[in-house]
Amino acid sequence: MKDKRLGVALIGYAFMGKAHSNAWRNVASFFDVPAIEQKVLVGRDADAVAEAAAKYGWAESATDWRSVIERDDIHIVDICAPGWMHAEIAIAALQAGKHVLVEKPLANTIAEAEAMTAAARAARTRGVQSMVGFNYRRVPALAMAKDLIAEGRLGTVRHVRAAYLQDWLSDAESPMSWRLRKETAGSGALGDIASHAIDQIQYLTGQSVLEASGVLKTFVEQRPGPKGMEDVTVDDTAWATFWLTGDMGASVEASRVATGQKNSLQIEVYGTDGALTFNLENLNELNFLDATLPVREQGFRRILVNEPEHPYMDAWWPQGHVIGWEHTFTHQIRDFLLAVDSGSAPSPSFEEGLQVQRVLSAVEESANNKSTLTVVDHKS
Ligand code: SOE
Repeated sequence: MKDKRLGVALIGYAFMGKAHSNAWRNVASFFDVPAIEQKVLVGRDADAVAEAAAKYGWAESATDWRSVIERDDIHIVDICAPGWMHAEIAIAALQAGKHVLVEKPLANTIAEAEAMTAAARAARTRGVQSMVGFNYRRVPALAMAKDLIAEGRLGTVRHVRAAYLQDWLSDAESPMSWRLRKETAGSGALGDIASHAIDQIQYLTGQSVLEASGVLKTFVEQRPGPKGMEDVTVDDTAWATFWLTGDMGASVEASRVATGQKNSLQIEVYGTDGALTFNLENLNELNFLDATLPVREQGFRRILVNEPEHPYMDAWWPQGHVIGWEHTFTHQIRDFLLAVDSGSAPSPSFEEGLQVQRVLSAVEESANNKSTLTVVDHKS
């Protein structure tokens, strides 16, 4: 690995900022990656960000992201700020020559995502890399599922079902936050969690959504804010069906009001020669059915994806020692750093993030127009 240490700035210190900080802190303890320095954590509240920086291993804290991205000792900018800030920060950072990792979804609107993608393309010609953080690509069981599908173990995939179910908004008294306002979050369950499911469908199968239809629903239309009740302007639940390249169909359900479901990303893939099922709540397991076996021997086999032979697992503990949700962020940063080091474009790229954004927008348009099908625009 090269001598120069890569200086990292992380923008945002709440839930995602904490998850990314943990990954920056431990990635080099487990993986052979270029040396990094956790230089500066950026947030709006000076005291709170200083406290978070000290706790999460950052050398300094700051409140002005603009001056941070201009610093010569910063080489990587990791954006965990709310969606409405992604475009401005990412474009400025790329133009300043910094490699950029940005949380999903890429942006709140297609226009923002297109501008970010154009900036990423221009930066790539100067050796500056960018990636969007669909971290579930780095769940070992899902990386393995992708390998099995690519190896043809499922034959031709015909049908994918995905559901991302949470219940943190089941309670009508749960307070307002930036995640519940269209101007800050873009959309609700759709952008926040259906985006993961849509990315997985396309990533696992290698196919792209062509057509979409959707239904969105806000069950709780007002929630308590600091100054009284406020309107919720995003969806609580999204349903969508898709037609994809490869003559494949898929469905997604995403809900923040699915009482009893905590953080359940469920994926089922059905092919001519086999099937796979996965649930994030048991993320070390992948269920595989081999339909090429005699019928009397078929049945879903539970594979514990904990062996050194499995993706990412040789870096962690001896066989059978399970890993968790936070490890996906460490894997994401490992892959990002290796791409930066080798000068190759990391995936998911901003182009892939833009494609997911187009699908989200098609679902929203279909839901708003109560039209059954909207063709997803694949231009650019
Ligand atoms: C909140 O709904 C959230 O943290 C998402 O923003 C994440 O992307 C998902 O991984 C878990 O749920």
